Amino acid sequence: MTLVPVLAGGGAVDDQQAAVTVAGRSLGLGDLSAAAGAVAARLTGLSAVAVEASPSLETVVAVLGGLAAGVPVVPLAPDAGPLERTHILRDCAAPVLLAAAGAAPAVPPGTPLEVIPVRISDRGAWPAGGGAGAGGGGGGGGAGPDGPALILYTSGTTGPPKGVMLSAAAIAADLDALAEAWGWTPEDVLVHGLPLFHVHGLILGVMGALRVGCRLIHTGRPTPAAYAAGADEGGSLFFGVPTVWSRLAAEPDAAASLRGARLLVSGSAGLPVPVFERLATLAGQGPIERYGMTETLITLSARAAGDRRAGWVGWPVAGIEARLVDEGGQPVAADAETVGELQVRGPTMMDGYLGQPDATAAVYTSDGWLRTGDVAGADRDGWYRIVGRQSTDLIKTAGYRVGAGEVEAALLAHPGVLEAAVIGVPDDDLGQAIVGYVVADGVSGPELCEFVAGVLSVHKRPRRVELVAALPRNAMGKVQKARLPNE
Ligand code: MCA
Ligand code: AMP
Repeated sequence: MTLVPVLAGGGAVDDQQAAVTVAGRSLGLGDLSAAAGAVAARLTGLSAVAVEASPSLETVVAVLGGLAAGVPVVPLAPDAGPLERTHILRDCAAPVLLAAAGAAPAVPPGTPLEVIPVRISDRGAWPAGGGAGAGGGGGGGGAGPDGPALILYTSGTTGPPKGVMLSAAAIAADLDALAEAWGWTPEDVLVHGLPLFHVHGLILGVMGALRVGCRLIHTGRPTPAAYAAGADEGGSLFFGVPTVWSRLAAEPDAAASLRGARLLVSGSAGLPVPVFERLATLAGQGPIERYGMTETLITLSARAAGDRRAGWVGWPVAGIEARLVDEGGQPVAADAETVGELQVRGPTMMDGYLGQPDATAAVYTSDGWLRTGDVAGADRDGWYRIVGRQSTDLIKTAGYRVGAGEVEAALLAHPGVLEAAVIGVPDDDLGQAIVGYVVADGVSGPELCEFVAGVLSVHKRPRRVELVAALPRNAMGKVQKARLPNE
């Protein structure tokens, strides 16, 4: 992948072998490069390019094309509804959307956006159709070697999602640190089926495989049966979010198929200890855990060669420093008991939130550490464990980060809703399930769940919306979420 400097590694996969398989279709490195080059030729000079990030080979080609052209790539969840889609496309001002030929992505009315289909034929993959070069200006993050390589949209506690700008240097530093931590080599065959619009599935799961130079089998969806099939095809390294591992642990035959794997890795949310233990029994090993955020990439990890400790996420990867501080900013003791806010710094940090210098400044301390908002403890060996978040308004559901404020705004956009409060409640399968409480007239809870799925993405849909006479409020009128039923 010399075409894309951040992915230029030496690999065992030669040009002719199936380097990348997605949902049953494969391309060798040579075809992948040629296809990415053809896409790149259509993008040169753009300020940003959006990619309809379905789980497909076309998405891989489109992302690589953007990277090869030096144009910041903005992956979109393919099920993103109009509210989310319009916000992201306006915010990044990408003049072009790449999508698999035949996908017919929704383009918000009034958005000056050229849709360029990406088609894969027997002779490789090419942007379909001729047409004039991709025109349009746009005020995105800035093309070229100094601009971000990727802009990933992620939710905050309030307001619409923010675009996290990630440089090629940050991505390269993180992938190299993870390769070292996990003993990840060209001999591995990586298997996963995670979404291609977030760090886990796209950066680790696709760019990681290409940078290391190992074969990738993306299963389309991360089901237990698909992971078992990946193992049958020689999978050695498996990635999953806890929901994926928990569903695999519930299917003993599928879990047993992974007995020959070298390493299972869990992340994006805390892995429940019982799931770790069940997999240790069924698959012969529990997953190692690693921790990160979109803004920092992966900063802490257990090591492939080290202990496997259920409930602990390991220690800083190469180049990263971590610390725990109390509310006054003072260091807390590494005694396995005391907890504090986890702060990190190093070469994998984001370049900031697109167009939001104030929000960017707010996540850093005055001495330059990034405040993760996660509450953690550490023991004397330097291992960390994540115990929760400072804000209840960031929900982690099936590994997706969802801001309560974004879902509340979507609920309030329904004409029947007068007031709304959204929380995450503990859930065995999802970690947290999104639940909404509303004061509403003439609309049912299930109708409101569907409404949110229609305007945002499916994974932001509340599992349940309950109608209440009033929301609990304090004397100042502020909603007291702690008084809502947490079940
Ligand atoms: C969902 N469904 C619903 C509702 N919600 N139906 C009715 N009411 C609802 N409220 C539907 C879905 O559309 C789906 O339908 C079916 O129910 C099952 O949904 P679900 O249980 O959500 O399962 P799933 O669709 O199979 O998805 C589970 C999943 C997925 C595969 C684990 O959530 C996933 O891919 N999560 C990964 C997220 C991730 O990659 N995060 C990384 C962020 P149908 O079957 O018809 O479609 S990056 C990050 O966190 C950092 C950097 C890090 O550390 O990695
Ligand atoms: P995102 O921005 O989607 O990348 O979500 C980042 C958040 O996921 C972090 O701030 C943590 O709250 C959570 N997270 C990621 N990995 C882990 C882990 N191994 N254990 C617990 N929480 C995690």
